[in-house]
Amino acid sequence: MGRKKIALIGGGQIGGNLALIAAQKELGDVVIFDIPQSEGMVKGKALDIMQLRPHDGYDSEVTGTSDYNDLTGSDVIIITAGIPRKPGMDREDLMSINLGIMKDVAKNVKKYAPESFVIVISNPLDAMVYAFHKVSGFNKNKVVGMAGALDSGRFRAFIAMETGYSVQDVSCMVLGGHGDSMVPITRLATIGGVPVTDLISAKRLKEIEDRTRFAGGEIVKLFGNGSAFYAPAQCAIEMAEAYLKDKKRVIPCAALCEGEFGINGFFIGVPTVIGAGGIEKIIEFNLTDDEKNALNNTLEAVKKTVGETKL
Ligand code: TXD
Repeated sequence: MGRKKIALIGGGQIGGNLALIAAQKELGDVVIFDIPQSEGMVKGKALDIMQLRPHDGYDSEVTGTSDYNDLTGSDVIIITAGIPRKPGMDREDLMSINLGIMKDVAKNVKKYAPESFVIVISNPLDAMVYAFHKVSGFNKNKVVGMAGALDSGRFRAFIAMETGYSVQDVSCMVLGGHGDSMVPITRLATIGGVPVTDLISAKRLKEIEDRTRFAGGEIVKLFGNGSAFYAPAQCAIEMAEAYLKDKKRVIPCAALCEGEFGINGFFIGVPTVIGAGGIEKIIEFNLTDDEKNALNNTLEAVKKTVGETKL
């Protein structure tokens, strides 16, 4: 019964942080995979994290590679592979490049780590997780997209910043696609069990919802080059940990709906239970008419990006 193995496909900004957090939490040994041109970078990051070990005391081994053989036996795979949008490139160009990458990754994950639990992070998220599932043929419980955890976490962070109360006691849920049409379920947000709607004015809540919707863009604008990486990495680790430790965590994730919330055949952000069985369940609950409309609206956006994959 050796250690668990976590493979990261893509060792860029998020990948590097995933490696560090997974090692520090001793979730298992970590392999960072990237393309041959970036092999030096991931080997370097791995070595740097190995040299942090004496100070932190973890025993996880971290290695870098560009050889898919090294994925063999992975328990969890976290995919951030892709390229960011460059000047002069439209969304469709980006989609076709990242789709090509995702198809290649899916074939190799299926070949070398067919038993793994796969967490997709690459953008456009709703289409990339769909493509991974289609090409790999993995069971739906073993494939999930990370977005809802981050979007809900951002909502929690902003509510804590607004009130000054501990973020630990703030509970929020954001459903739907990972884009501007996401659906914060503000009605159910609480601080220590007290509804936020009793604590924050409707006008301020609306502003906080909007900030949540555009939170990724706010960071992209500040960076000028690149997107958020600390929080996205932590969110995916939370999901991986729930799987590895059979925690039955309830986390909003992009999961394949087959009738839940009236949605069929698409990966979209819904409350899921993550345990040793992967995505063990999608938890349905009653939505108001406004929430239903908002979910339909985000579903249309997801269908549009997924349609572009032609899969
Ligand atoms: O909530 C969410 N899902 C997200 C998604 C939140 C933030 C960022 N999100 C997306 O994650 C972002 O739009 C990107 O598509 C991914 C990864 O973001 P990151 O900031 O880590 O991007 P980098 O630093 O560009 O890293 C991508 C790495 C880079 O090292 C490439 O060399 C590598 O991917 N890459 C590949 N790895 C393996 N295999 C192939 N084919 C490949 N092609 C590129």
